[in-house]
Amino acid sequence: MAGTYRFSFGPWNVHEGEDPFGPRVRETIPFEEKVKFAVKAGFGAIQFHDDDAVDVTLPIAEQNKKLAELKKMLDDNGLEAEFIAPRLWFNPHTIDGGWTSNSAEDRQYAIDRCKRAVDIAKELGTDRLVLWPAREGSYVREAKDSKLAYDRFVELLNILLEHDKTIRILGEMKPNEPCDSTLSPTTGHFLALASRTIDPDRVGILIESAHAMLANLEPSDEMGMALSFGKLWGIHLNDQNGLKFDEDKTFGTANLNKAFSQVYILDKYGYGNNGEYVGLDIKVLRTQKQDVSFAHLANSKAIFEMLVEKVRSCDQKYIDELIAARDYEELSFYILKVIMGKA
Ligand code: GLO
Ligand code: MG
Repeated sequence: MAGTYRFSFGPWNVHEGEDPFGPRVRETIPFEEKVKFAVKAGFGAIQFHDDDAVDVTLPIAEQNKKLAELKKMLDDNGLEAEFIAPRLWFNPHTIDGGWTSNSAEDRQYAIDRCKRAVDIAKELGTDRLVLWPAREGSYVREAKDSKLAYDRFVELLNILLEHDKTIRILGEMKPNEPCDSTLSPTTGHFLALASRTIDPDRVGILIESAHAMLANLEPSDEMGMALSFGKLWGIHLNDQNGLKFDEDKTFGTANLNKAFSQVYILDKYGYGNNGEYVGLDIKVLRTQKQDVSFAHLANSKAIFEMLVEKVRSCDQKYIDELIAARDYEELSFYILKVIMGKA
């Protein structure tokens, strides 16, 4: 069954270009401009961190008023909020991690912030909470008890599942950066944790292409695993040139064949037919000038759409014959010919 594709991106995908080695190189683009681009370029949703949606330091009543205004603005533009993700890695309370921090007070801060992120999601009309365990790890193994940290991970999931009976939690796993080795580095780890929760049916997966590649895994196989569990509820498409820092490159620009494989499995299993979004998580190249700081999103969407066409143009009967004959050499040649428009 072919997929139905609606696209999303996060406001942080259009940024000012600072990196650990240099300052910002572009002006801040207001959120309203990002919304205008989303509409013009045919996106269906915006992804939000909690503090992208609202100033989380305001009193709750004031936050809710602002969230209602934001929801109206999205509605007026025909956009949805795809998910809320608590941005736990910026606050002084989370220097040593959030729910796995060694400090009870800091763990409580993280738990409260995650609970509030669930409420923000509901205010914006989405039942998806994305958890990226950025600092849930350590640089010094003896500094954090990994057995206890995994127990605390399950505890957090249970607290959130208990907090709201309709929220769905999407784990976005990444093996490293900012930690040298993050706890629960892969989809498989997170699914194992999900199975220990009070409601595994509400715990699912968001797969980011670059995160899989950083774990030296094949993104399309990671998607296949999540699909097999009926838990592929979100994706972050992007690309990655080998095992280095998380590059978040434009989809398909480093590994076109891997990008094709991702689209192939998504389309084969009707991704998107249950309302899942094709989410992008892509950084603007630092070298881009101000007036072309949206191109990476428009280009990634276009590349995805071109690959859908390529996937659907495949002679599936011929592919099945090659599989039956176990002629995978010819299969690989055929796929490359399809990609190059020579099949
Ligand atoms: C970083 C992650 C990050 C998340 C975002 C939503 O490597 O990919 O961008 O996707 O914070 O959870
Ligand atoms: Mg991501």
